[in-house]
Amino acid sequence: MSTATKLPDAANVKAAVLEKYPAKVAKKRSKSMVVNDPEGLPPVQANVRTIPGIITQRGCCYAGCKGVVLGPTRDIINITHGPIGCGFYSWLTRRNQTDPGEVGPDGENFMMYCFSTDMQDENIVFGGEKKLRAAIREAYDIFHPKAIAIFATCPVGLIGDDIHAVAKEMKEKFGDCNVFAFSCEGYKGVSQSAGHHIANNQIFKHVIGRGKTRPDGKYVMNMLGEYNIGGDAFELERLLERCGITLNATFSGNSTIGAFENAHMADLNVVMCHRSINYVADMIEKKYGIPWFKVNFIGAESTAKSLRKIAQYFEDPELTERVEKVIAEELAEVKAVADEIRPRTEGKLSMLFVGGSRAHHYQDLFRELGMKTVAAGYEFAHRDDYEGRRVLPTIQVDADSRNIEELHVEPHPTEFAPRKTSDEMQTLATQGYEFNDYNGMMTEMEKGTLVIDDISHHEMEKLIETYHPAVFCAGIKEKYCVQKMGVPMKQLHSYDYGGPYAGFKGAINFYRDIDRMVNAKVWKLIRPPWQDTPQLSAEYATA
Ligand code: CFM
Repeated sequence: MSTATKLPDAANVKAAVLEKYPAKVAKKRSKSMVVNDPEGLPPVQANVRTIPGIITQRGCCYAGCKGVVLGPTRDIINITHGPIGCGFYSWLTRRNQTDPGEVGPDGENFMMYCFSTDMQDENIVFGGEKKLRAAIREAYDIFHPKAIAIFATCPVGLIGDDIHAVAKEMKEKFGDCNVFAFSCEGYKGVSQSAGHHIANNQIFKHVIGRGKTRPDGKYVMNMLGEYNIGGDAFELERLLERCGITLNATFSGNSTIGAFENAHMADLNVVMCHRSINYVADMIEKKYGIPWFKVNFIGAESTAKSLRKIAQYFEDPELTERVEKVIAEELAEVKAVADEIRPRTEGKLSMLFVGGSRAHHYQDLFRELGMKTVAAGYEFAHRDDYEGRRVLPTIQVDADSRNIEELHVEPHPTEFAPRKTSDEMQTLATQGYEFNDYNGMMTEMEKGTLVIDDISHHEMEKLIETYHPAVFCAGIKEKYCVQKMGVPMKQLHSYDYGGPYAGFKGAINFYRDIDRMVNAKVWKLIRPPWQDTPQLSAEYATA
């Protein structure tokens, strides 16, 4: 279906989707499905419990903490305290890459390992602290790491193991190894989002600010919320280096604990994924006086805009000139590829249902291909990721969010140093800077498109049947169901086997991959089995 064809009315689509649900479910789901109005910004119900029985895309709190935020850091030993199953599913199942350089015999890259206490019945009944202590000791004796992190899985919270006391005890015993723990039991929140917050809190409490080294360079910044999926961070490191900007720490793609410890030495924090790391940005600003603003390096235009914003922040004409030169060179290459591909992608429809940030960012890449996003939503984002941070004061705190600690942060007595005076900040604000802000997905989506939070499998099927998009973006759980409907599915979590998609080189990779997908003839030939034999039948086995 191309945009030339009239699109169905979104309100009617919504009504048709809800029709199948029992009245109570329909009422609740109705609040999470809105017809977009970029100016009116209707509220989206988000960050609430999924209705039992509905097939959701979401993961758990432990996944958000251990898997997402801490997983990409190569020189921390991450021990999962729990049954072995939880450990297995956090074992490099996400494509967060790292570059350990020359790894010595003592191994400073632990990402390919899977550390678990392998809790058994006995530990569940009589307590698991002894086993945890032994596991930490064993990891320390074998690897002598700089840091060991402990992650609680569901049973740990249920039986009440005090992982923080064990961590403290072992840290004191070792003397040269930072040991800290995360109470990120899977059930702690309504999704992995709770795990992000818990991870942010503990990194802030136990790691950031311990270092004293500022990397050499005139313009030193941290990048928050970039996890180096498919090599995205490598591409951004390349670009920043070309521009002469020094990247101190990335949270947490291609990162080390040393870089985190020095995060407070930088002069700027830029935030890519707002959902997973905004807490750290806010807390660093309060304690150390480092401002933050939102950037987006997905899409060539957005990349150029973000680089310009960074250059302008440092207020040095020399830097601006250099950045402009890099942008001009890189954009020329991107444009040549886009011009070649665009006639084949123009007017096609896309849908994106991913995580807490990409469903927004990737719309820019599709726009550059002339494609139109007709429906999008996050798995676990909050209202501010849809409607912008202006709604923060109006978000209702429910029992699930109250569960998660809000750290009270004060300016550091000696190390708080505002990087800009309030006058300078004011001047930048008049130049269009929005510090501490994120405008959310909806302001950038067209009127009349559909925005759906925590989409269910049924809703996804209905959307595909109705719009028949040229490409659907989601994750591995959706991939093959979508493809059996004759629609190519691009994984925006893992990138399938592709990437990087960030920055300029990333944009080129994405254009090419999408071109191949939406123009492959094979999808029209697919006839799912249920079209020929619509009913599954079976016979009971007889004894
Ligand atoms: Fe941020 Fe992410 Fe995302 Fe996320 Fe994730 Fe991810 Fe994601 Mo999968 S931190 S919110 S919890 S950008 S793992 S790198 S792709 S759901 S949209």
